[in-house]
Amino acid sequence: MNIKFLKVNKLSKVLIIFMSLISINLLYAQAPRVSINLKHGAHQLGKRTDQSMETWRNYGLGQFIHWGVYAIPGGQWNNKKYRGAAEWIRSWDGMPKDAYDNLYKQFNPKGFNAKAWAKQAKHMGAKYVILTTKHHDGFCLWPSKFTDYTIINTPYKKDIIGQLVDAYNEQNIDVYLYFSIIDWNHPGYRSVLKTEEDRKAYETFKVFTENQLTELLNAYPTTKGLWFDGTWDSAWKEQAAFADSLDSKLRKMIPGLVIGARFRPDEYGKRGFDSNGDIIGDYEQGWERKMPNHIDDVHGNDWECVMTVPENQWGYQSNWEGHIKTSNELIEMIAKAVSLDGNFVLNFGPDGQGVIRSEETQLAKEIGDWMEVNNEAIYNGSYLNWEKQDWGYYTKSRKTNKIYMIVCNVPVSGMLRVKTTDKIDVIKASLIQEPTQGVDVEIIGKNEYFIHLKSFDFKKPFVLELETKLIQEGTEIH
Ligand code: FHN
Repeated sequence: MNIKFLKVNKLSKVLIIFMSLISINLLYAQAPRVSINLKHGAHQLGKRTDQSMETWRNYGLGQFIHWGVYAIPGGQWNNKKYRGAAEWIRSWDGMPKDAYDNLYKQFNPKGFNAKAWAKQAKHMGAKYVILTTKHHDGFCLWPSKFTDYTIINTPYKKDIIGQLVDAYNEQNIDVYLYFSIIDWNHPGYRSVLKTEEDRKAYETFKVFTENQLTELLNAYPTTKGLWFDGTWDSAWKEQAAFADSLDSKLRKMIPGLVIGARFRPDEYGKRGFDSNGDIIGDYEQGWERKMPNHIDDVHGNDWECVMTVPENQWGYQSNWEGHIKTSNELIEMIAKAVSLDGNFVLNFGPDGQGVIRSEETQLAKEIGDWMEVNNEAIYNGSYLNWEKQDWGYYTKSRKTNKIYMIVCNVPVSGMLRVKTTDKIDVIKASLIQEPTQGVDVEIIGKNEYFIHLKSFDFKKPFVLELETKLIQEGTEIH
């Protein structure tokens, strides 16, 4: 045999093995992250893991309050209805700006009772509240010393935010402050910076914005986070450096402060997600009046859904029209949000007297009655990677690892299909609202079961807790 040939042959074999090892490695190695260098993009990749964010993640249910002078007209002016969202009525030609800008002189909400609001939220099961301190109109519900357009110059005179913070904290509900960057009242505010003069004016507005935000955190140091809005203007989108340094300043004032992805733009004017597609902030805020359908839709980020009761009305609209959500629909939305690793926040728009309308009070009660029984499936709840079924949503407790089925649609057969992942066996199911009522579990195949309901008489979503065990080697059903 030709020794030379043998050597070459051996060498080529080694080379082939070497090359295939490299290509296997390339196949499984994560593609290197192609990114542009951003100074003001995301400062952290992946979820925050600290205690404050963990608390946020486990809330499950929150309350949003939209309240301001827009509650006085309640979406109507001179017997005409503004078709947009009631809190935007100032932007409507049907209402003179001057009339709107003088509404604060009548703001005297005699029916306002911070403790009653907080109690109602507590019963509903809210773990956090987001309060509008200032909406786009610029009116401040706290006595800001940087503008005269505040609660202190109304006949009411008292600090509303202060009362609400105390009342909600007393109920152990965490407070988040909503703050609109858009401010139709400040002389330096611009939506677009066209001229040098605009830029100069906007500098005064930036100082004002920073002053107000630091003022808020100093005045209400139990604040857990800031909820920004009205950051879509091109003027604001040019402020990457300013917003970034303000963001750090605010975070230093309250360690653990939670700020979602609506605040600061990157240097290319991208908001929410930076130019590399990474989230700029602690959680995604794009789920406004809509929800994801699949875990892939949330891209591994923390997220929250904010929802109105009617269609698009946040502030008080005296004449609700169109579809008004029922408590069953809202409970289903809470379940869905938690099952996809998010929080659900329900909006309330109190009227000009500070009274929460009866429809909202009723919903809060019905949701609360349900939460009283079933909250273990919501608080600390997280995504479970079992095949989605049409009857509703799975949640898994981050604290206890317990698995829940939140059933919103009962099939006519009365049988609920469950398909676990490999090696997990369902051994028992019990109804949270009536744990003594047995629910039969039938094995129908490998990792597949039918839960047989004894009663079909469910008027509300209900929750089953599943007991599972790891399948021992050799005992699998095939
Ligand atoms: O324009 C506002 C609207 O009035 C309301 O405050 C909602 C709440 O998420 N945010 C804005 C629209 O995105």
